[in-house]
Amino acid sequence: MQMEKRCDKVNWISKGRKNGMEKEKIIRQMARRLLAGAQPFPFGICRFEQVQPCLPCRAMQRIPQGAQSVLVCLFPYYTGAHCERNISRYAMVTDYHQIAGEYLERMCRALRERFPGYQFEHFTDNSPIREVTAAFLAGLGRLGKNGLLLHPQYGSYIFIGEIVTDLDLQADQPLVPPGCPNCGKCVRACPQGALQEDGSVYLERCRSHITQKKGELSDWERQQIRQGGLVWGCDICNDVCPCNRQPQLTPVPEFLQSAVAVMDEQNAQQLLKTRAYNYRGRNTILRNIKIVQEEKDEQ
Ligand code: B12
Ligand code: SF4
Ligand code: SF4
Repeated sequence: MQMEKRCDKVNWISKGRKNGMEKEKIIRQMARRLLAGAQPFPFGICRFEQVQPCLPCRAMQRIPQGAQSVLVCLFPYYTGAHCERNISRYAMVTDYHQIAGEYLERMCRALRERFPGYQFEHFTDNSPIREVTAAFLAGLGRLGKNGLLLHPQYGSYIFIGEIVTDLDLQADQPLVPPGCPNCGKCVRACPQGALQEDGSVYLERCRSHITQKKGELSDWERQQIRQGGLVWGCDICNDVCPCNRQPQLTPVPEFLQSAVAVMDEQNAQQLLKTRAYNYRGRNTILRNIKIVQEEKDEQ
């Protein structure tokens, strides 16, 4: 088996050289075709060793042995202003784990066929890869003080997914300068000072984290959800950023077609079936809907 694998690799290398095609060029062509909707999604390459150490998580066991390179892909999710909304923007659309997973799985299948003997595994969010750093290193955007990747056209309204492979690929160049304009608006706007100067997040103070907590919440935590007015997530450090002033609409058709901005007890059950927050279960969502409703009733 090992011998067969080696032969496949040798065959591919000699075939590739004969055709005068660089493997990076082939991969870029495939990505433009397969990682695309209304237009190709932004993608780039970084080296696996550049994103060490990995985040400790269960998916770590799927990282290919001898991993060399990471093909990082962005899935923009901005679907319009939606002034009336009680769901954070990233959760208004069909579960990105599923949608990004489908595109990346198609790409992995095609890559395995084109480069037999090499391994290709995809991840998104539940990933040992530090995705913001990987996307930055792959030349896809700048590092925001809000801890998020800022793409020149889509702003921070993007999901990040990646394919890790033992194929040895040349990395792209990160953007220069690496950082955002550093206006400090995100840090000042963060309601309870969760966002630190270095882009890290003090978890227990972050409203996004609080909406995801299961079970009974403290009075202070309930107050955070009530004041935030969102039944899932928090968009403040995204929305105040000048780099998000005129974000381009998502080219991902599945996101554009599925956006629902308001959730209540009536549509919650239906929405839960297809949304990223489904993993937390019905009770957590219904609890949050009640808390936000209490605030409205008081007004
Ligand atoms: C745990 C987690 C959370 C936690 C903790 C967040 C945190 N920042 O610690 C909670 C639940 C709070 C959360 C909230 C959100 N999250 Co989240 N989260 C993650 C997850 C799973 C791991 C993040 C992590 O622990 N990284 C470890 C840190 C140390 O590394 P890093 O991610 O590479 O990023 C750091 C470096 O870039 C560093 N840095 C390095 N060099 C430099 C240089 C400069 C100048 C600066 C300023 C920073 C900097 O700053 C970053 C932050 O520490 C990632 C997915 C993943 N696997 O990466 C998603 C992820 C980061 N989340 C994402 C999203 C969309 C969100 C929310 C916007 C959702 C919402 N609307 O509620 C918020 C935003 C909150 C925020 N400002 O971070 C996206 C971000 C996309 C983007 N544009 O960058 C990711 C990548 C998921 C995905 N696949 O798309 N998240
Ligand atoms: S998501 Fe909200 S609470 Fe969390 S860091 Fe950003 S602004 Fe602060
Ligand atoms: S709000 Fe200002 S400081 Fe924060 S990420 Fe955007 S540009 Fe950087």
